[in-house]
Amino acid sequence: MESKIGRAIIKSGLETLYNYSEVDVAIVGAGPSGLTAARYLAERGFKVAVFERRFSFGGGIGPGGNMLPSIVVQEEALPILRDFKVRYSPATDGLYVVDPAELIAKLAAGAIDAGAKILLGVHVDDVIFRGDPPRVAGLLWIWTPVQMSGMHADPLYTVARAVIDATGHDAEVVSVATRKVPELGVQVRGEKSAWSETAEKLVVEHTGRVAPGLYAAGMAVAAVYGLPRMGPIFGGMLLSGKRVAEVVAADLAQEARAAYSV
Ligand code: 48H
Repeated sequence: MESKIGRAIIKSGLETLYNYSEVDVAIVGAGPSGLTAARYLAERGFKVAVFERRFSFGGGIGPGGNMLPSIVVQEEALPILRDFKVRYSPATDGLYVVDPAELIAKLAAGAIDAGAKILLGVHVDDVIFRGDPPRVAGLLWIWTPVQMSGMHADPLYTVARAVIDATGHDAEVVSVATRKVPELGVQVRGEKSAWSETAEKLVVEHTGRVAPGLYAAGMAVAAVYGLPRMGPIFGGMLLSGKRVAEVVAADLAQEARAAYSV
């Protein structure tokens, strides 16, 4: 029995990693923006993998607003909640409340059911780049416990046509790309103090391509462009995830058309 259990895990686990060593879109971070993007890209037929360093998903949804079990979302994001079948109830002035556990579960289920693969316990620590001028062409990842141990092990690759930084406040992927490939011409400015309404609007407006092959969604957008933070309201994260999916889908379709035209 034991050898069968072990072999089942090794065979299927390694097949999964082999299969996802090359994808259309690699999303880093399984928070609200990353999971939303994963669903809308996967349902368009793209091969999508989400790399999450924790052994759970949801990012900042669980702790929500100072750990109270309620998430606030504004009216504009309700169509996304309906897509994911997340229930909501009115609070005040166009604001609605959602149960954080339900939001986490249904965003993840929506992404998985659409065909996205979520890989847990995976820390992304670098990008692959190509060309002059450079373009981001994938990422490097290592198991989180190995990374946390401080013992050096070389990471493995995942090649991707597009990489989305959905890592939250620190914009970790854009930050490492900026530092190590300055020719990308990107600067991470760091987020500003709170101004909720403006932040929610700007984060969606600035969502999209940061450099060739590299995109930002969610709080990573605020970090890259020096936008204000919004505090514990999550509609902008969902809208940003949907927006980045639209931008990436349009760019990949355009690149595919260009590759076939002679
Ligand atoms: C693998 C990584 C890595 C890495 C991080 O923080 P998140 O919830 O991100 P968003 O942008 O989808 O949502 C932000 C929201 O939760 C929030 O914090 C808000 C609205 N704040 C407003 C305010 O004013 O404070 O999720 C990011 C995820 C997490 O699960 C991380 O563990 C993961 O990304 N992650 N995964 N490799 N290098 N870095």
